Amino acid sequence: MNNTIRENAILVHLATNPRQKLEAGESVDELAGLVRAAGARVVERVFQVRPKVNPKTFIGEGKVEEVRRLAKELDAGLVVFDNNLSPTQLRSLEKGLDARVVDRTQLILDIFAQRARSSEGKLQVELAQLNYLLPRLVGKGKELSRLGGGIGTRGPGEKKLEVDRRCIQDRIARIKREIRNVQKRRAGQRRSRRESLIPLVALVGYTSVGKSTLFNRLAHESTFTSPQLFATLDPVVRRASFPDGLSYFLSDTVGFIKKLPVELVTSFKATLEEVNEADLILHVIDLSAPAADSQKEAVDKILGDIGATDIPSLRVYNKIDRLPEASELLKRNGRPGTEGFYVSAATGDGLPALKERLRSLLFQRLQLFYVRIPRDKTDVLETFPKWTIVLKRRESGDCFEMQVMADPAQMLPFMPYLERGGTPW
Ligand SMILES: Nc1nc2c(ncn2[C@@H]2O[C@H](COP(=O)(O)OP(=O)(O)OP(=O)(O)O)[C@@H](O)[C@H]2O)c(=O)[nH]1
Ligand SMILES: [Mg+2]
Repeated sequence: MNNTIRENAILVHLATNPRQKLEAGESVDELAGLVRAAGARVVERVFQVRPKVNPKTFIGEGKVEEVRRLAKELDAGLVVFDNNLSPTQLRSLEKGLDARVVDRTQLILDIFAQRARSSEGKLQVELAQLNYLLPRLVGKGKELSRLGGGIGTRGPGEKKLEVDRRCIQDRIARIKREIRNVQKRRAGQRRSRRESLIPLVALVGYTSVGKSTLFNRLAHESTFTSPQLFATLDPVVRRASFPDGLSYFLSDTVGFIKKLPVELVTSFKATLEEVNEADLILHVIDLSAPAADSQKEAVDKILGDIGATDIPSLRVYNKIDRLPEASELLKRNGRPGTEGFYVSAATGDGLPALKERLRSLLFQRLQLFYVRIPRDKTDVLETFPKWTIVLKRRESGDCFEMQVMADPAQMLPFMPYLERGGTPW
């Protein structure tokens, strides 16, 4: 994408309330990030305050003319609206502006389409795109029949659209079936993970806050990170471990965003199933972002929407290396009364404190046991809880020996074989 010539784009934001100037600025900043992520260059931003949306052209007609002239002057073939446009508005604007017009939904769908990697991710995005297209196709049909009006024009146009529409509906049905199959497979995987007693931690947060960077640090992995928005789309789950051998699953998820298109909410929620299954949520916040507070609220709201509010969560304030008070913030980690952890996923500062907390939160229920089971007690071996976490094992003489972390209640039936205070090896 870096080698190709970038298309010039003009951004347009319409505010119906003059007092929302600050929000408008933030929203357009974010839109600019999205446009860049999609591969275009932002050459101008246009704002209009208008108490009412123009049903036909969305912005005022005078403004349409202004943007058209600007587009010509700046050689911009693309005009991106920060708001969502109706099918009619989209068409009148394309005509009036003499440029390609894209709204926020289309733009996000486009980025998601570029980024989806897994088969499920791709299916979900295609489904969202088709669902977006369908009503627009219908609208176009009406328009065509009205435009053509005469004999000969209406027929073929409508017929072709009818075929397109049916094709799309068939494809939608097929995709939905495929998605159901993929989900069944994933549910199976999740079940076995749950049985394993190994806890799952989900990284969530607004887009570009540094989730993948933190994921790589904690899981010693290298998933794709990028300054662009929505670098991660498909959830990735990896095993991460502490020096003593205790381990947990860590999942990196898609970034959240305000005003997420409805077309994407469903597919987005599906990719967030991991979050709902988590034992602990790490809510990553970019403390250096001017909009950190409202981003945090947006994430809290989405967590509420997907029903994840009951899951224990820990806030992780990231990118403190960009703040002058970084060393002060670091000192707060772990202090009573400090909510959350201050870290820099980039430099690694603050991570030891965070890891220590993770370990105690995840494994507080578990205790260390030394187990000695004679070889001839095969029945005991067979019934020994498979969901204990085995740290070490060895054969010594006629015994199997293990060091395990386990829930004391589950170990009761095995009392005769436990040496709680035994010598470590
Ligand atoms: N200065 C600084 N930059 C960071 C830090 N953590 C991440 N970044 C940068 O922030 C950008 C986004 O990081 P990612 O880890 O891709 O963010 P993400 O939350 O996974 O983003 P999406 O997957 O797009 O939602 C990258 O350019 C990172 O290098 C940090 O602690 N300090
Ligand atoms: Mg990411």
